[in-house]
Amino acid sequence: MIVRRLIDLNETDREVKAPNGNWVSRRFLLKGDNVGFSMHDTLIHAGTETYIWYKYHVEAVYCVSGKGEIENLETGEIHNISDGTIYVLNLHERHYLRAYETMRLICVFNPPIVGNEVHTEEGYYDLPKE
Ligand code: 9YT
Repeated sequence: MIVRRLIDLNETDREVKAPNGNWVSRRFLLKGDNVGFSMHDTLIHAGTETYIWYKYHVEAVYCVSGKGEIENLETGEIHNISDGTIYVLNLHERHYLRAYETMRLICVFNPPIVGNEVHTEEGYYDLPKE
């Protein structure tokens, strides 16, 4: 059994800040934990817009606080996000994520994030080189 608390992740290598300052991701579970997915508690800072395209990963995102929107660039649709909303990038959709208020998002990735990935300029994480 794995038991972790958010407070234990602060200022460790499991707390990762976006290079552009738009978000901070606290990684509860990573590939090395061997559970088949990674799970992050992510804050998207108020007033930011982030372009994302996870071409190698499926991500499920559950909002537990804050307000924002996601623009699906494959379809042009815009969906409001608030406490109780889940969106799932099951088709690897390119999108903009905008936060009107700081959003707290619980994010699950398959395959799991290793932990040392950096969002490329194209907005995705590379797969680990095995
Ligand atoms: C919602 C989203 O994908 N935000 C970017 C950060 C990512 N969730 C992460 O690495 O935790």
